[in-house]
Amino acid sequence: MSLKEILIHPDPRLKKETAPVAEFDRELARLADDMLETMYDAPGIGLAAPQVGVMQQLLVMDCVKEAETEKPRPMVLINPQVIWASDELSTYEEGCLSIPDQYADVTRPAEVKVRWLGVDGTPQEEQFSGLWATCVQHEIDHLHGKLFIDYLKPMKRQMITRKMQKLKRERARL
Ligand code: K2U
Ligand code: ZN
Repeated sequence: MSLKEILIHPDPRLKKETAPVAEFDRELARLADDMLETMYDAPGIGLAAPQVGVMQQLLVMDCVKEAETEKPRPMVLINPQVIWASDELSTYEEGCLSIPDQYADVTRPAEVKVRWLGVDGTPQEEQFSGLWATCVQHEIDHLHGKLFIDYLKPMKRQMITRKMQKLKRERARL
């Protein structure tokens, strides 16, 4: 298991479409483990492969809030697709591990039904609500090169992008 570097916006790899996973081999299982370890270390409740520079349709998440009281529920979703979304919407103040310390309200369908393949290639399907629904939509957006700031007004998006460019310049000097 090893921690992966999380790419920071702006980065062209965060804006690209990713390719469906075709090989369900040990390398894929190793990548999923490394992404879960990186997510928990961040800490975050979700992480998509393009955020660690891997242009494949793979995401991990664990939105269990109180790890003390509830058992963690690490999930690996490969080639995920939203097959139903509720008309009801919900708004959540979202963040992103690729856009550190920036938060903004994003409105999305309150519930979604998702179909995906497990790390062993078996088809799975689940309906998500609450924070799980927000997170899985945020992560699936990453697989299609979409960031939560793309839902914001242009001025707000530009302000955040400029802050990230400054952060990257400062980090480059270290
Ligand atoms: O994709 C990512 O960057 C991981 C996000 C996922 C996420 C963002 C907004 C709302 C739900 C999920 C990180 O987990 S951001 C850190 C975080 C932690 C707890 C709650 C919300 C966001
Ligand atoms: Zn994100």
